[in-house]
Amino acid sequence: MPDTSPAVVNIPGSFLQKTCTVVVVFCAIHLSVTVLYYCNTFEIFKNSFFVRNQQQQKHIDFNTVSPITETNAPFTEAEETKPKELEKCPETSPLLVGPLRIEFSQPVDLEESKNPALQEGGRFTPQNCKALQKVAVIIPFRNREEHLKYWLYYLHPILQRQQLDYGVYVIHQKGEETFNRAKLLNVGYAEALKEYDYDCFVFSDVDLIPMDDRNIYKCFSQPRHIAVSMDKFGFSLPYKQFFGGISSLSKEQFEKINGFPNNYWGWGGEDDDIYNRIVSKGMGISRPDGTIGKCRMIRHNRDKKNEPNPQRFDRITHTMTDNEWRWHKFPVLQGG
Ligand code: UDH
Ligand code: NGS
Repeated sequence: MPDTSPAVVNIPGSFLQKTCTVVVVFCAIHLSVTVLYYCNTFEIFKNSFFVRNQQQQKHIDFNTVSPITETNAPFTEAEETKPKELEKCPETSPLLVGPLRIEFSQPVDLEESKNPALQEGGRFTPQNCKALQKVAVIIPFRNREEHLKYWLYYLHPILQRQQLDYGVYVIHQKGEETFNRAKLLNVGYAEALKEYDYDCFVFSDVDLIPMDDRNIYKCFSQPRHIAVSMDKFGFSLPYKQFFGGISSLSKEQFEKINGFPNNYWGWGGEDDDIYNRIVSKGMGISRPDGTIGKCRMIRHNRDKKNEPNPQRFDRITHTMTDNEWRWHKFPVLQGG
């Protein structure tokens, strides 16, 4: 008779062992789930989950503003503090909003309209991208504090939405002498360059505010006329050659025309002279369209010591033959 007893004894033993293992594993899983649930309910892990999510978010932000790296290694603290090369800002800023409501009926309070992104000295640089141009905005100025407040109130947010690396220079003419707008603009050009390596210069009257932030305060391949559609001219150009109010020239364009004339004392003609210089150097005028180029002017009376210059017509005819302009290299701060 064959001895089959060991097999008969072993079969139930193995089955019992497997069943026990399954039960133990099941209990372990159950216990783990219970413990996790308990901990979560009492917020024991909540903080560490939050920290982990934050780190992930930080990682994403980091990558959006820095070049793609080839390694997937986690960032060490030392790597994170290294200055990162920002990507260029886009050709068209995504922050622009288009038409703006501009009014001068209520006084503006610059204390209230805080501008935390603005740096000392009227400077601003975008934080998340590298600006395409370094722009100095130059304002000729005397005795127009109320206008300047409106200008600062409206323009800083606009220029920041335009993602420009900019600085504002208010060039004040001291004393009681007859006003000289173009000479002040020359001074602004020279002073701004002492401070920073600007490549573009916007020259703006203090009483003009753009009505659309798509009218970008930057430089173009040709000198730019910015104030093309002013309310006081029924939102149109007063004449084809008009180059007054607000304009921009790159450093290269400004040097090519040897700066602005220094010898226009009093109102009128200096902007026509600048136009003549530009055209005689083979350049043209670039302009935004009449809708984007709309501007409002703060109404005012004629200033004392800025009466129409009786010599202006004569001066304009001499633009082309003016020795100072033709033969001397860039005498912006001399003569006049
Ligand atoms: N500016 C001053 N102070 C002055 C004169 C001129 O800051 O005393 C500056 C200011 O930036 C101004 C710019 O130079 O915006 C141009 O001068 P303007 O405003 O006098 O020139 P505009 O052609 O006006 O705008 C001329 C006087 C019009 C009088 C109309 C009266 N109804
Ligand atoms: C022209 C002036 C410009 C001046 C423009 C607009 O006549 O300087 O009017 O003036 N040219 C001469 O006088 C030669 S405005 O109406 O804005 O005051 O910019």
